[in-house]
Amino acid sequence: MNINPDLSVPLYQQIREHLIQQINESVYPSGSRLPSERDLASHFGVSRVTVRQALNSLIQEGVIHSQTGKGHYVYKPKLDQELGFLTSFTEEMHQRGVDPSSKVIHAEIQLAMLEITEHLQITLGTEIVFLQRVRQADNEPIALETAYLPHSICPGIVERFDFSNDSLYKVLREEYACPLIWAKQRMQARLPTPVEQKLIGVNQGSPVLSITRITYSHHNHPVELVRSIYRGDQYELGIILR
Ligand code: 16G
Repeated sequence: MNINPDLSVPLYQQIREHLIQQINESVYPSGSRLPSERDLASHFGVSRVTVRQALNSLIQEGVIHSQTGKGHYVYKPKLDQELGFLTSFTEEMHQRGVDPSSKVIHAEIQLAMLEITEHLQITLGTEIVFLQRVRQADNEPIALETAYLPHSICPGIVERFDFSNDSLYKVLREEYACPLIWAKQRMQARLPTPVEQKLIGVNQGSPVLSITRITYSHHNHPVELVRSIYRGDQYELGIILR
């Protein structure tokens, strides 16, 4: 489509339509960066003001978003979790068609502190598995998960498995005969701490979804306490109400 100054359709609208067409045809796939304002202006033979008008209208429609100092990016649909089913991160990502992986920050045995003992119904000083991972989707950090499990239910788990690729729930189910049956979860939005900002690559002002989960096996036996934060810009939660 050529930009035609003689048409009654304003120039910025013509550019807007042209860009939408190219996004639909994946000339600019989701998540990709659009050419700079300057390049678009010279490509279409219009002023940068006109290009900016077209880009602003695409931002308002939620087709693209701008990143200060970096340019304009095609909107990428958020990964969403549908609450109501107990899934693992790995399963959830497979359902979304993305490739899950993790960066293991800690995988070690510790002695339980008071606050953990209450949730896991264990006594002070009991051995627990402390597993902290940055969870990634297609190699992009999505969440930081910090899990505590009684070591007695999964002895040797830290030495035997590599949680940069292994799924914790699969290992528990298949190697320790400990299926996860149900969980209770609390959620709140908050701002990330400086350490969290660094680990999941968000800046100070980007809200994260903070989730605390206690997961139970048979006979309401608590198996894990997990504190997670999910990137608010990448993750969406749906809730099934019946
Ligand atoms: C999910 C769970 C987390 C669990 C993890 C296991 C939430 C909020 N959290 O991320 O509690 O430890 O899955 O994932 O949904 P994995 O089996 O892929 O290691």
